[in-house]
Amino acid sequence: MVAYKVPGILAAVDAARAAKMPANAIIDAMGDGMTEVGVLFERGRLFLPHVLSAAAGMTKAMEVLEPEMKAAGGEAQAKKASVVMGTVEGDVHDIGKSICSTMLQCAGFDVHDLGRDVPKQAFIDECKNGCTMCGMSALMTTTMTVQKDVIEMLKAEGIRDKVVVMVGGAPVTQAYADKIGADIYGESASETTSKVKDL
Ligand code: B12
Repeated sequence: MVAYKVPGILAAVDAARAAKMPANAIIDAMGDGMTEVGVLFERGRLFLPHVLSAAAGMTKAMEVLEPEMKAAGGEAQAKKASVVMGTVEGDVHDIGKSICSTMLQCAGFDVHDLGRDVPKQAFIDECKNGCTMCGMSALMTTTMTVQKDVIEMLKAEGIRDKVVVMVGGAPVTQAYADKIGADIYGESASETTSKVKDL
């Protein structure tokens, strides 16, 4: 990931698969790599085109790994709760959110992934249409406030107590999740999945 070239990322994924590394472990490792890319970017050692290239490599690798994860995890199980997932309005960072969605799907949840830059009302509409869990990702200090707005909208609609709200993304913390009244904070996709399963 830190070498940021798409063919190199795909070759590394192929090598890991050939060595029988499970798809979820490969995805976790790529997530760690992407976080390291972020650190190098912040230190001025990598620049935006490098970050974009690493992100493109990860997206392409996910296309290869997703079917494998689904085949290994979800198929035989009955569907669990319906979960709406999305990156909030004004924010296009969707890598971490997509990893969470994939892992939840593989754990048997019926995931409605609305993508990125999702209007606030779209989360509410999904909750009114049967989703009992609402996951919002925000990667910027300027967009994490939208998570709070959506919680307030759920209250205004009178459905807050019927929906489990989970929040995540790099700037989000457990303290922030508590402050805005979210039910679950997930630091990583695997932590999120195990908390959701417990609930
Ligand atoms: C990759 C990246 C991009 C890519 C995004 C590609 C994509 N398709 O996602 C591109 C190049 C497009 C991009 C654009 C921008 N970016 Co950017 N980007 C990053 C970077 C380097 C890595 C993010 C990432 O993918 N991490 C890896 C994933 C696996 O981790 P994660 O997202 O945290 O997800 C994990 C957990 O948080 C959790 N999780 C995530 N979501 C959810 C949701 C729920 C419900 C739960 C429970 C858990 C959970 O589980 C995930 C998996 O384990 C970060 C740096 C950083 N430190 O985060 C900057 C960063 C987020 N970007 C930043 C900025 C400023 C921008 C731009 C505004 C740049 C610009 N000037 O144009 C634009 C944003 C435009 C917009 N409106 O959104 C800043 C934000 C600063 C701030 N204000 O807070 C950062 C912090 C970099 C920096 N230090 O300046 N970026």
